[in-house]
Amino acid sequence: MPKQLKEHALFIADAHYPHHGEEFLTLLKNIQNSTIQPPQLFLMGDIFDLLFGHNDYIQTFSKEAIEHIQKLSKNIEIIYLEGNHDFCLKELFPNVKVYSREEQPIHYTLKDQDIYLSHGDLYETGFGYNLYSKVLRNKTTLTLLKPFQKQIINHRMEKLKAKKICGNFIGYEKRFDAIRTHYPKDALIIEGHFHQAVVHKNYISLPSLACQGEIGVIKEGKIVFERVVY
Ligand SMILES: [Mn+2]
Repeated sequence: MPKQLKEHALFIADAHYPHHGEEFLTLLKNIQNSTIQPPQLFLMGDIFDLLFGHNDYIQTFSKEAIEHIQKLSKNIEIIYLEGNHDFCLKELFPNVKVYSREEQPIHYTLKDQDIYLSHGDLYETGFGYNLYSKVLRNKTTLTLLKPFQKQIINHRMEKLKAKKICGNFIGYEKRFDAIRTHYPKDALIIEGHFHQAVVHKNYISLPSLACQGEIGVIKEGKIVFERVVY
């Protein structure tokens, strides 16, 4: 039996925290103080600009946000689909339902509609990317890198901070159509990763919190994009 998406569920994608603004932290604080009360919180990947498990140093960049998620996950249902910037998170968030790339897509229903959720880098990425993902998102690799962690992570964070991540994806139709071939025709596919905030046939490319400042919300049985204003 697929799981049910609930009314007022929130979908946060591609916040790329702690770079690109404070909206994500604000949102977590507003859930913490019950200004908003989502019955389900979907973190759709690339929530953090860089975060992975088996490493304490990387956590220091996003400590407050991490602690909020840990605390919130004891009271509300949080589903975290790992992205290409945030992975190996199961031990860090023991009360969150964390899905690695291999465990995606996850199947939900909304009324009678089948819904498939994934971060968005699952299909149509090529062999090189698949290999790179497997090697990088691996406990052994992360442990081997530990002696060099400060230099590597500092360097990486500086690069990421300056990176331009928002822009129109020219020709997205072709890519989204290719992804659509991996799913049943009558299902709805919801993904982040592309930062587009567009609906193409049955494919929903979620807004990036970092780029559009919007999140997805289930309202009257449909997913809508809303600006985060409090
Ligand atoms: Mn991504």
